[in-house]
Amino acid sequence: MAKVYDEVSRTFNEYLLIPKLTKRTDFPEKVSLRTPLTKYRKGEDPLIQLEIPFTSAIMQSVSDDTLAVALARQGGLSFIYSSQTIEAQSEMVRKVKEFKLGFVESRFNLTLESTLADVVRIKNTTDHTTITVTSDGCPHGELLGIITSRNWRIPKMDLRTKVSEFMTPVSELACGTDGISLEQAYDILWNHKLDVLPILKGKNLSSLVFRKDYFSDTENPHALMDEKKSYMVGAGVNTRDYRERIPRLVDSGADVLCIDSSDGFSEYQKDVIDFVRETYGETVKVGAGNVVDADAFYYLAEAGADFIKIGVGGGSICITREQKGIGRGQATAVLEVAKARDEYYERTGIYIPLGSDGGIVQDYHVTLALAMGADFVMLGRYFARFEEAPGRKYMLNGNYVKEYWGEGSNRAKNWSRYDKNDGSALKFEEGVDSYVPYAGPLKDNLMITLAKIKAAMVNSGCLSIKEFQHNATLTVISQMSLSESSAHDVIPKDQTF
Ligand code: MZP
Repeated sequence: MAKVYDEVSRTFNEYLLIPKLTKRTDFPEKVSLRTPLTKYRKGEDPLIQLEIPFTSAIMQSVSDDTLAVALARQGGLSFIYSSQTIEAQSEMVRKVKEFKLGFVESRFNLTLESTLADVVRIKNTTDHTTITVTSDGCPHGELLGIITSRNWRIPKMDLRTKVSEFMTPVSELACGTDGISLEQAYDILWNHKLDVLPILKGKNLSSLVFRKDYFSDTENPHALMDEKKSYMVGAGVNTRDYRERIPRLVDSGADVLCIDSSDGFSEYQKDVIDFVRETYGETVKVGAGNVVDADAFYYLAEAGADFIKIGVGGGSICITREQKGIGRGQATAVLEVAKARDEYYERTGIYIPLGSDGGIVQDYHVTLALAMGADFVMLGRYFARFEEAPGRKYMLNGNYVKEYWGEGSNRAKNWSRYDKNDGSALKFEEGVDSYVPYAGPLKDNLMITLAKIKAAMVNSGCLSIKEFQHNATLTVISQMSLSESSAHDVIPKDQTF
C-alpha cells in the first residue's frame, strides 16, 4: 500500500506567528533582509547574496528585462524566462547588464508615414505621450523628430495629419551624445527647459532621458549590483536545450541560472547540473527545483544544486494538482525541506539556500515562508500586477487589470517545464490565462511589503533572517481563527452606502 503522511498538507493561511519579546532598542530600520542565494561552506560567504529575499518568477508574464531592472534596483533578483528563443532571452539579459540609470530606450516609435491617429492610439492605450519618429519606426533608427503632448491638439487637428507636419524635427531639438553622464544629460535638460532629451549615437537614437525621472533616479543603496556596478540578473534554463542555451546566457552576462521545472526530482536536472560543472566548474551558479519533500531535496543537493526551490501546484495560475493530483501544501513542503536542509548543513557543513516558490497571496505569507526556513521567495502573481511587468494593462469593469498567464497554459506553451523531455507538446494544460488587479509601480508596493516583514520580525525579537529562522514560533490556526484574522462583526465604512 502507498505511504500516507500522518500530517495534513498545509498552506501559509493556516499559520500565524507568536510574538516574542520586543526589545526597546529594536526597530524596523535596524532589520537586515540580506539573504544568501547560492550555497556556501560553514565559515565562508555565499558568492551571491540578495539584499531583500525576493526573486521574480521565471515566467513570460513576469520576468522580462524591465521588471528585472526595477527589482534589482530594490535589491532583489529576476530570473528572465526561458520560454522564448535563446537569442531573445540572451538579449533581455544583456539589456539588464547594460542598463544605465536614467537612460531609457524609447518605447513608442513611429515613422514619417504615421498619422495623428497613431499618436492618439498610443496615448489612449498606454497613457504615454512622448513618441519618437525614426527612419524605420524602431527605437534605434535614425532620429527624425519627436512628438510630445505639446505638438498636437484634438479636435482642432485632423486625425489623418502626417506626423511629419506636426513633430518637432531633429534640427530643432537639443540632443545629447551617447556616452555623456546622467548629470550632464540633466544639465542640458535644465539649461534648455526640456522635458525629454534624446541621446544620439551618430544620427541614430540611442536612448531618452526624462526630466520627470530626475528625482527618482538616485540609486538605491541596496540595489543588487555586480562588481562592475551593473544590475544583477538571473536566467531560467530548461532540461532540453541547455547545451546551447547556457553558454549564450553566460556570454550575455547572466549572474546565476535556475532550472525551471514543475517537477525537479528528476535525473534530467542532474544532467543540467553536471553539464554546468563540467563546462564551468564552480564559476557558474545554478539552482534547481521544484521539490516538496526531503528525498527530492537530498537528490538535488547531492547533484550539486547551488540553491533549491520548493513548490508544486501552489502557484496562483497553476492547475497541476487538479490535472494530475500532484503537489503539496506550500507551508508543509517548506517546513519539511527546510528540516532536511538544516540536517544536511549539520552533517556536511554545506548550506543550501531554499526558495519558496508560488502560493504567496498575502504579504505576511512571505514572512511565514522565511520563518519556516526559506531564504527567499519567488513570486509570480505579486509582480505581475506592477507597471513594470510585461502583461498588457486593461480596463475591466471600471478597474485596471494586468494579464497574468501560467507557463503551463496554452498561451505560454512552455511544455519543456512540464513534460518528460521527449520534445513533444503536452496533451493538457497545467496553467491558466488570467487577469490580476493592476497595482502601480513595483517600488511603491514592495516598500510596503518590506515594511510589514520588518515589523513582524521586530515583533518576533529578530533583526536578521537567520535569527528569525532560528527563533520564530508558529502556530497552526483553525478555520474559525482565520475568520477572526480579518475585520469581523463590524460594518466597514467602505461598504456602507
Ligand atoms: P504565484 O506567485 O503566482 O502564486 O506562483 C508563481 C509560480 O507558479 C512560478 O514561479 C512557478 O513556479 C509556478 N508556475 C508558473 N506557471 C505555472 C503553470 O502554468 C506554474 N502551472 O505553476
